[in-house]
Amino acid sequence: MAQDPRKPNVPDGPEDAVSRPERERDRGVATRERSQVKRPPKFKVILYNDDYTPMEFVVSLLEQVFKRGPSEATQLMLTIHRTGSGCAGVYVLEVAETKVATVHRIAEERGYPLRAGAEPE
Ligand code: TYC
Repeated sequence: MAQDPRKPNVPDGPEDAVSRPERERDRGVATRERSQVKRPPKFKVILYNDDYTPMEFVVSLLEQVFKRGPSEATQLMLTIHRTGSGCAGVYVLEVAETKVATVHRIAEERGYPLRAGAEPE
């Protein structure tokens, strides 16, 4: 039978005493074992300062959406207020995008112009 070019050239019959992952490690063949431990890329969710969103609203948003404690949320809000922006949390892309959408939805519901964005870590 012809060798499938997509598969590593490793015998897998019952005559093989060693498990497949161990054999493939020895031969330097990429295995699922390796790809499973690779971390997915992460994204920072950035909150931006503005002149209208109340400080207490930003603090409660940092507590509810980003699971920050009360004093941490207050410190972070003040950092954003003073510097113009700050990182509310770091997540995989899908979660980061959902957090950004949640910030915009909650702020818009209250009529505040608060903006957020996701950027690679
Ligand atoms: N600058 C706002 C104020 O003085 C407070 C604020 C902080 C707004 C952080 C947005 O991301 C923000 N009311």
